Amino acid sequence: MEWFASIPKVELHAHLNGSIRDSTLLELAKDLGEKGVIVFSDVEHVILKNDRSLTEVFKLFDLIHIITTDHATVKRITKEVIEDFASENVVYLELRTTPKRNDSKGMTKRSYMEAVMEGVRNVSTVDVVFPHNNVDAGSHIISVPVNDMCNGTARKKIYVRLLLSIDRRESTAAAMETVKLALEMRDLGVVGIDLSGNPVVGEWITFLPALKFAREHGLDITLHCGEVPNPKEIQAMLDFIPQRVGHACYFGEDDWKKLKSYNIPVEICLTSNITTASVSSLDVHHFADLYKAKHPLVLCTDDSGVFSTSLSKEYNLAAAAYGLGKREMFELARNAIEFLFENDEVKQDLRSIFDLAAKKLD
Ligand code: 6MZ
Repeated sequence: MEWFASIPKVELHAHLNGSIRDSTLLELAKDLGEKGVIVFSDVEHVILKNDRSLTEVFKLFDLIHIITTDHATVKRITKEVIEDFASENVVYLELRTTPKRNDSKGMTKRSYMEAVMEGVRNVSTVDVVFPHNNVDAGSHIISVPVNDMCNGTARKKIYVRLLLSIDRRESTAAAMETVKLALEMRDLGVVGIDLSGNPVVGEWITFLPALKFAREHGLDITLHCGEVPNPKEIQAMLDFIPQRVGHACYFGEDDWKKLKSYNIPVEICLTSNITTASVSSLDVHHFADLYKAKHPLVLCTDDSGVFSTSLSKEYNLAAAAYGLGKREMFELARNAIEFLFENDEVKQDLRSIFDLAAKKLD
């Protein structure tokens, strides 16, 4: 485990509200309990439960959203989530979140995202490479010191970029609002769009206009695809040729063929898939076949809070389950650079971080 924590890693599939520390969630829930908004004893065991079906996961998210959707809390969880990823040497994080309206808190999708960005800027334990409001449009701060193999001799740094999620419960108009917000916030660290939410809710056709609009305006797109059996939707999503897909659990032969012919990278979330029983065991998980076929893939956490995992744990799990050695795991981590939604300047900087770390591999 320690070794997996020590190497640089890239996280491309992490949901903000799924990545909250249990201790923070409990503290916030207790506060709301004292204010009479919720009954703490009813929610405590729900937060601490370990095994969750996909249906239970989405019920938990509804509860988490009640607990977290105010500006101060959004700032706090964003800061903590980034610090947690940085503490295990994630050097580039694409954090995704669903912009939310909460009229009772005077929250708009925009003000929600502004709180997220404020949270990014409040990170204090590491240097965060993230565009600031006060820099010229389009410029990125990349002049902070290079991470020295993450061994503590230099201050760590982490690139943070944001993906705005469209929730499958949303209408076409709401999805479009999210995409327009992403376009307006492009110079502020937003690099793409994600489609997520309960996979048994909503229709692909509802989100397609907004996703097309995003693409026409140059935003990169990742789709939760095949988290439940839905052959028609899977084919339609693959024909859209997104930049990446997440999960890909219920793919049939034709789906694999299409995915491979388009060479679409897959975000693999082992613990999430096993916990929700989207895949019955690691032995039959599609990671093995895709890895053997040298298909582009990246290990991710999905919801490190909800599934009690971390990126190091996911690497450890994959190495043990599929018999991969340190060199192979290091290469797997490094390859993720090629699939992230940033320009070559950033990728080059990340490659140099990995090169430096490679020299210290035993
Ligand atoms: C699909 C998921 C997900 O956006 O409020 N989300 N969507 N499948 C999953 N696999 C388990 N895990 C998380 O983070 C929480 C939201 O992310 C999506 C859901 O829409 C969930 O409400 P944010 O920060």
